[in-house]
Amino acid sequence: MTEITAPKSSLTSGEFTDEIREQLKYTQGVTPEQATAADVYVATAAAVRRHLVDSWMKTQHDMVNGDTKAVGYLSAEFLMGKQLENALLNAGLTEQFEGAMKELGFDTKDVIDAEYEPGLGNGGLGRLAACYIDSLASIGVPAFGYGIRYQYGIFKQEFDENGKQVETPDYWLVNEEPWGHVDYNRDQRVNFGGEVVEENGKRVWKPAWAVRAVPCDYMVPGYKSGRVNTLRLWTAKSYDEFDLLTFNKSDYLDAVIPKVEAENISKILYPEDSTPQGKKLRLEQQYFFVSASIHDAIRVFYPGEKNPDLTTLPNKIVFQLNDTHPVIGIPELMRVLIDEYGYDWDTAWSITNKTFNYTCHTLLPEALEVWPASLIGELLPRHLEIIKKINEQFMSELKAKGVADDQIERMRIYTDGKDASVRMAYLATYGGSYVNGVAELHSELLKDVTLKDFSSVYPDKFTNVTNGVTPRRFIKLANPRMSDLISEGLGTDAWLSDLEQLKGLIPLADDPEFVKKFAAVKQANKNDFAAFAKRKYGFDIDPNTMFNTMIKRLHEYKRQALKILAVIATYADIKSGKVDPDTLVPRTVFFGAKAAPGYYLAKQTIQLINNVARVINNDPATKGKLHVYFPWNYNIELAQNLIPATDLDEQISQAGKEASGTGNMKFALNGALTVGTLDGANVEIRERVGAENFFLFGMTEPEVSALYAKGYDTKGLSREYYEKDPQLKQAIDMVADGTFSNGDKDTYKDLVNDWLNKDYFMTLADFRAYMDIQAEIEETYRDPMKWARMAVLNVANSGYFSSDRSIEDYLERIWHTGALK
Ligand code: DL6
Repeated sequence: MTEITAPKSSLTSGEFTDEIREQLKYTQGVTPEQATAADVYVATAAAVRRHLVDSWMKTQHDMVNGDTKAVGYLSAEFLMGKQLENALLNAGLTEQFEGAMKELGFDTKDVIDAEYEPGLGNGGLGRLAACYIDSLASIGVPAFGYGIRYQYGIFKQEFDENGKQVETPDYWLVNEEPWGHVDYNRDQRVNFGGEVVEENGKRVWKPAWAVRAVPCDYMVPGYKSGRVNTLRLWTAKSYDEFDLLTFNKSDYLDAVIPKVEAENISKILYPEDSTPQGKKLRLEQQYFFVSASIHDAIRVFYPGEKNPDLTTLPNKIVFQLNDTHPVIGIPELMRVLIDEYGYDWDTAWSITNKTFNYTCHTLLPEALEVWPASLIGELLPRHLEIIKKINEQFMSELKAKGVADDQIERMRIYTDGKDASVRMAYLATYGGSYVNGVAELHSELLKDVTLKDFSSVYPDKFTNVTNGVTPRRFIKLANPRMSDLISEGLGTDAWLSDLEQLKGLIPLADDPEFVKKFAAVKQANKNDFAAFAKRKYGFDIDPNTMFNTMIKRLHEYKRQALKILAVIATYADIKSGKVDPDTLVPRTVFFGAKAAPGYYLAKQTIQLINNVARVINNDPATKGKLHVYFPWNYNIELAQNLIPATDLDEQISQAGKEASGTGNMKFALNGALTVGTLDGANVEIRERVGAENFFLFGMTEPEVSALYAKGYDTKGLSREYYEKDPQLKQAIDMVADGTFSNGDKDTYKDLVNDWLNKDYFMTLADFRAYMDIQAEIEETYRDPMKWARMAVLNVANSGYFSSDRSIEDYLERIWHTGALK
């Protein structure tokens, strides 16, 4: 085996150019003169992969042969973003790439742009998974990311002429995809359906059909660690490419049905929606990737062994369940151990229990998956039996612990009766060793509310790991100017692997020269973003305005509605003459958000934002003072461009609803100030950056609970806020009277009705506080040095929010493993 290869900084640009030329010739079959930017992108990717292969193999060898337990991160989503720049950075080849592009006569930007961004995730949960595999590799922890290689990622968002969201398929594999290696020789068989029969006193599953799971491997290079892990994404293939019998009866279309049905499993990423139940294909997807991954791990860690000693499995790998999506892995491992390897129930349970842990990413009850037992029984009959038995064991255990009968009933994993169902969060909590929330407040609420019954019986299972983001992608790549300034200020770039070193910037917040330079970096980023937005969207943005950004999935609890109502209120004040626009800080408001295709109110909100933008941006009364832009198809690329250019970030969810947020961390780390509620990780960000450097407003979680107790949403109390607050009333009236729908009063009537009669997420109740904090924001912004100083302190004190730190916390609190020796 070769030695670990440190990043090849010794490679010259000339040598790298030759390697790219070679790839162009032997892989692409083109000369450098014939090559397009897309050819050069593919050739460069291939050249980078070659540089990583030795380290990749060495990492796998050390993982299998050493005694360091690996991590298997099971996730239905990995929202990776574009790969080229990141791979170059982590492989230590950035400068060589720049030199090679010069030699070959290509603009680096064009080559980077040629990559199609894979959108294999919905939002925070999938992006977190991508940050975590980057950090695992950078720390040197052996790990697999296991997921699905969807053919279609999250839909592409467009807006029609009425401002409505239109979803189109995102076929990200339209061009050559040079990063993944499809490995047909390491496939797995995944069974479905059929029945369970008794044979020689044993329960035997006789499946009705099977799918071939084929892995596609992506190298995950660590930053300066010399380690390269694997992201293994499964594709579903049919065993029956073609049904010859049917074809011979000359029915061609029917002959390919089995293939089409099997391949449907990895066809499309489900857009997140609020009613996950009843989606058979979704359960098929979950079982498909989890079953393949568990079998794969056994193959990897016990190579060639017919009768492996699987009692050692928990010493070889620990599986992290990224939300409830992979929880079917618990009964699957039980089945594998009992049915395939002959272990008794208790031994199998002990192995399973030690091998799994569960991360919860939500507080919304509807997002905790509950599957109809009938559906599990139809697709996975043996698993349903095992789940019922786990439930029986659980109930007895609770009884033996003296838990009261009514509490035991509430804790059922399997609920009996006509609508029998399986609660995946409960199965995960009981079936694994640890459960964690993703920010301190979230973990507390999980313990005290959502999983209270469980934490009262198993308090030691519960822990917290606050989320984090990778500084490599979200500072170094996204914000090169600021990265250089930080390195200049600290005299080193070591902070990129030890983000707490940013604290060294604290004294520089009182150095006017440094603060000025920092403000200049922000301005240059804003200029760049204006140019990017012109190129990409045709927007004419004034970079000398405050950039005020709200980018995240569109959900009522996140309260994009609050932001747009505030914009409307300001617009109304300008129009009515109540406010002289010259007294306002000129502001450009950006939204970026996708709404789940079936989420009606979220889609209405998108339409409203687009139409508010249309009206305001075309009104001479607000020209140069207030503008709104909604770049469509929010993705990682947009985030990487907009975050470094943002002055003010919106984190305004209803307290107690946002599990953590990771956008909030990216903004703070890029020197944006936050206006936010005490929700999710905002609480910890504010604690660290200092209350004086954070614009806090709104109700706290206990205040929210108290208002629910008064009947806010059930007794229509929101209307009182509307009646009492003329500014709020006017804003809502303008939405209702057709100002933003060419006079049509019906367009937003459901949205308005909801605000006035239900308003579950208390947008109206927090409106006044939100408007009031604007004065403080404006006053601060008018003093550029003060603002920039606060921004420096945000950066300096946000090092804690590196995903490297999150991974260290997982290692210590949950996984009990570490870096490869
Ligand atoms: O933990 C990552 C991310 C959090 O930062 C967000 O606060 C949370 O909304 C998100 N959750 C999801 C979907 N959860 N479910 N089910 O994306 O996770």
